[in-house]
Amino acid sequence: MNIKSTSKSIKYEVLGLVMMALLIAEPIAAKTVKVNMTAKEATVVIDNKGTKYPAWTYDGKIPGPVVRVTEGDTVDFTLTNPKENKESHSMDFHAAVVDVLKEFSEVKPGETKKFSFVANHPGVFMYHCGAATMAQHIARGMYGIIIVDPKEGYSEAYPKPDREYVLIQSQYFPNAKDKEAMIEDRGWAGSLINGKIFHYDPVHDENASLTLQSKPGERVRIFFVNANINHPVAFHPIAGIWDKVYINGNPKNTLHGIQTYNVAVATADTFDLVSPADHPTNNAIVDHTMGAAMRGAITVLMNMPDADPKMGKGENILIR
Ligand SMILES: [Cu+2]
Repeated sequence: MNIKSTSKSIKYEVLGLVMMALLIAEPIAAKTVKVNMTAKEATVVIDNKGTKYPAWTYDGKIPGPVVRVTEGDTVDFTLTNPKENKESHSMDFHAAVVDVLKEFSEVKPGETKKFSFVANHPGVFMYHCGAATMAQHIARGMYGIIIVDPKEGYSEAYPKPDREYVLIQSQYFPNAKDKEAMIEDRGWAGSLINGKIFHYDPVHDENASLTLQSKPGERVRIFFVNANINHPVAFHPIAGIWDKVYINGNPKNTLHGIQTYNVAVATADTFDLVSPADHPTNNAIVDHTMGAAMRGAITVLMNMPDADPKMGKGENILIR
């Protein structure tokens, strides 16, 4: 090989490296995500033994559907309030910077409303109905989560998890009509986790059939929303330590080695838990506020070799 051809091949190599670097650095193109929800005043089951409750919901379920976008995306949202409903409803995305009197205004039965916003902040956010009386609309089930994945993707600070789970806690008021009681914090009988008392806790509820699952040593990421009316949540993984807590789910706000993290009302945070890799273990993920734990806010996470390979992945992050 002569000098000329060597320098030519080096040039091509350099060009190739530059092109590769450009491809890697290319940010994910922002997209428009259409989200449609229907307000449904529907009967739902709020525990593992089948107790029915006259709920108000998005799409017939408590919580409403998981919305997931990437930082920079535009969310094109449509809320339909069917004419069969008795109440006005609305949508308040905590991930949106808009006008409370415009985008978040009430939609009467028989009407449909559309609005858009750009999800400019990465993290996890509550959404909820803000129609009057707001406490009642949230207590009766109109809330959910919007996850805004960071546009940078995963990094050393925000490692790719092996499993992801959504947990949303709320207060259960059996008297669905007594909105004063909801505001004044009287008569709440249960803590709902993803819409059910002791949803994933066969230890405290013989009717419970579900648990969260992972394999030993996996990084389990929990997107947690406090949808309570009046109570903060002392979020703690019994027999574990939060490896990382991302305040508001934003990787720029990372804490390390946290035992219990206080989650304010109407906020959301992201929690990473890593179990011992060399043997099976269990965690009980609780609201360590005992009055809430014993009313239903306990979730069992089983870290075992034969964990269901589909749980905590793809669409299976909010287990119903
Ligand atoms: Cu509502």
